[in-house]
Amino acid sequence: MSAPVDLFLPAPSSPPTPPGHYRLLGADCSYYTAKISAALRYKRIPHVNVLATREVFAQEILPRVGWPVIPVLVSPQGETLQDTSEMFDHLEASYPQPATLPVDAPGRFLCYWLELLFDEWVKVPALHYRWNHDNAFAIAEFGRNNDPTRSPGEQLAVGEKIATRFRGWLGGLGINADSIPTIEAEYLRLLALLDHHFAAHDFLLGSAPTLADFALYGPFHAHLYRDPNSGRLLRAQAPQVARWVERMGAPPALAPRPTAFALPATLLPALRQLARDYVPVLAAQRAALRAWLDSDETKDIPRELGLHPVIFGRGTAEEISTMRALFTYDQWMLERCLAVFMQADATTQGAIASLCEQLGAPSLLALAGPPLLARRHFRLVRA
Ligand SMILES: N[C@@H](CCC(=O)N[C@@H](CS)C(=O)NCC(=O)O)C(=O)O
Repeated sequence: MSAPVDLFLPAPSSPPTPPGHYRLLGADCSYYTAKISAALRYKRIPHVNVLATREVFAQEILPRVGWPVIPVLVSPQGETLQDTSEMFDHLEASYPQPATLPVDAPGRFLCYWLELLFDEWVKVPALHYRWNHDNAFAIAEFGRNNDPTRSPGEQLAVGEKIATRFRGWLGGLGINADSIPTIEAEYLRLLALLDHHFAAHDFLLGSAPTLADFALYGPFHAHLYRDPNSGRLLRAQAPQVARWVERMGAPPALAPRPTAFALPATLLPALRQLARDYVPVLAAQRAALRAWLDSDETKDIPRELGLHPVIFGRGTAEEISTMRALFTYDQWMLERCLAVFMQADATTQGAIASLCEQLGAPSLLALAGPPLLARRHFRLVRA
């Protein structure tokens, strides 16, 4: 199996969109672009890929979304979608087959939980490895994507400017000189556990990909496989994970009939490891968000609500406590997951509670309640 090819290629101007096609504005090195791009390909949804150059940011992304972010998906009817979770819900409704979400409530809860873990918690190793092991490569990529027509020297200068902003996020994520050895030890443990799983199963939940696979593909393809030093480490340490990245990039063949999804026992240790340190973070964020909403703040909901102590590698030889920002966005994704539980009948709630035990996240359901957040005009607002 060969490496996934680059799909967002520098062109003198952005390609026209044929009728009936979606338009995906993004870049190959982007975590969340990889997630949604792989889903569009798997579902065989007609679309064109448009590299998000500075021209595309100025002419399409900023006028549509109001702030600079990728990916952005434009529907054939001209509707703008930003945030891959909303894109997923839209695409699953418009193109139900092949399904990428189980139909049963525990299965949906599981997929939304894994989406949150992979979108927001695997971000820690993904951003660490990119900016601390593949900095020069990433700068060149960012510069080229910004304006492929500039000279290499100009691209590097602008790449460095953009990279400074992204690298600036590391501290807020709790990535610092003290925590890096633990973050690396945790990542190597995660790779070993995922490698064991993918030796027995083609995808996370069995024989076909789900939202969970697309979410994990984001960091694993765009950063941890595609960035050269990170990619070498991945291929050497976890060849089965690298083969799964390649399968996801292919795109995977369609299952001949609707697929039954299950939670394989081989996946549980990896999921428990991730939940072990992330669930306490979610609880601290929720408390901070409630306090902020209960105060007489009238401003827009900020991205961060100060710092809190976080533990990485709980119970391992490398356990470390450091400071991390309290992000608000994760709570919106958490509510999307907990809504499945809130809307379920008592028997199904019992099944979801047992599932949470298996996932090493029994205290997650204590965070359920009426939603605090909504998203309007691509920003978080009070529910
Ligand atoms: N939750 C968002 C995350 C999007 C995101 O963080 N995109 C990155 C590039 S991979 C970006 O453009 N970030 C700019 C920012 O957040 O200010 C999604 O799923 O679309």
